[in-house]
Amino acid sequence: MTIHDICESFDIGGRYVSCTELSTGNINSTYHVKYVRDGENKDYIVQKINKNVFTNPEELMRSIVLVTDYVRQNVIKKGLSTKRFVLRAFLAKKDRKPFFIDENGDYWRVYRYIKNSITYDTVDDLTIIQRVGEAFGRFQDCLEGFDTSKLHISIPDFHNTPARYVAFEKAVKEDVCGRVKKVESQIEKLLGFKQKACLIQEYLDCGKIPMRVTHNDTKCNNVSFDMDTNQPLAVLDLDTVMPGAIAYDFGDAIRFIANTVIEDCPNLDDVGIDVDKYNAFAKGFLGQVSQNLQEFEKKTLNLGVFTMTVELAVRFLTDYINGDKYFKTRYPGHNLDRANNQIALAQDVLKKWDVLEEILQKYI
Ligand code: GN1
Ligand code: MG
Repeated sequence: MTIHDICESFDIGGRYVSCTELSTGNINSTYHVKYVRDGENKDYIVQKINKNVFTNPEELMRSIVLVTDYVRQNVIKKGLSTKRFVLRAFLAKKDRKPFFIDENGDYWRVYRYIKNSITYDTVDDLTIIQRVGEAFGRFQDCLEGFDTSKLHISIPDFHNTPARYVAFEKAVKEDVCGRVKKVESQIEKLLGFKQKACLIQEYLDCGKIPMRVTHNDTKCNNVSFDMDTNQPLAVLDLDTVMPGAIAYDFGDAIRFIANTVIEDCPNLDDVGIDVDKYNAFAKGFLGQVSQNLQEFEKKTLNLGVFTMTVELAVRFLTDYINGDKYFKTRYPGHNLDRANNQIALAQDVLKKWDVLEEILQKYI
C-alpha cells in the first residue's frame, strides 16, 4: 500500500497531491501529505505507529481521542481556535475508528496539519523558548481535572527511573553485543547518579508528590507555532500522555531546549545548560502552572531536570549495549554519542544546581 492508499482509507476529502517523509522523531514514521479540495490546500500528517514501542495502538488511539476531546473543550472555553490549538485525528472510512490497519498489520493514523504552522528542532530565541514553556503549561492546564484512570498506559514504566536502571543493569550483565568493555566509564558515571535520579519515583510512590496527567515528551519540536505571528499553537505527539510527575515535563523540556547543543552532539566540551534558556522556559511554563503546584512539588523541578537527563542517558546507553534496537539511529555509535551528551549535561546540571534553583525561586 502506498501513502496515497492509506490516506484514501480515511475520511478526508479532496484530491491527493504529494507526500514527503519527515525525519524528526525517533520512533514513528511520519509523512506530510498534501491534498487539494475545492481549490484549497488541505494538508495532513500521516503516521505509521511503531508497534514494537506502542504494543496496543487501538488503546493508544482511544486514549489520544479522549485527551484531544478534553483539551478541545478547554480550548473553546479559553476562546481559542480548535483548528489551531488542539490536534484532530481523522476516522477511517470503513469502521469510523481513529486508525487504519494495512495488509501487513501496521497501524496508521492521520492528523490535521495545522495550516501555516512550523515546529522548531532547536531554538536560540529566548522569546520562543518562553512560548514553548507557555504551550506545555497551557496543555497541562487544559488537562486539569482529567480522570487519569481513563488513560491507556502506552508504555508502562516510561519514566520510572528505577525500572530504567533495572533494564540497564540487565543489559550490562548480558552484554549481547560485547560492547560493555567500551563503555565502562559511562556505566560507572550512570551508577553514580542512580540514587539521586531515583528520588522522583520514590516521592511518587509514597505520595509526597501528586500524580498528574503529563505529556512526557516535552521536546520543543512537539509544539507548533504560527508561521506569521510566532505564537505557540497546539502541543503535538500525544503518544506518551500518561499519569506522571510535573517534574518529568519540566525536566524533559529543559534537558532538550536549554542544552547549549543538540542532544546527539558528540563535542562534549560544548554540552551544558544555558541558564538564560532555562530561565526563559521556566518563566513561560511556571507562569501557566505554578498556581496548581504543591509546595514540595515545586522543590522537585530541578531534580526533574537531572532525573530526565540521567534517565535518557541510561536509555540511550542501554540501547547501545543491546545493539540499537529501540531508537532509530543514523550511524553506528549514534546512541553512544547521545548517551555521552546526556551524561555531560547531567554533570553540568549538578555543577550549576544553586544557580538553577535560584532561577526557579523567581517563578514559584
Ligand atoms: C523519543 O520519537 P521522539 O523524538 O518523539 C522518545 C523520548 C525521548 C526522545 C529522545 C516513545 O521521542 O522518550 O526523550 O526520543 N520517545 C519514546 O530524542 O520513547
Ligand atoms: Mg515522541
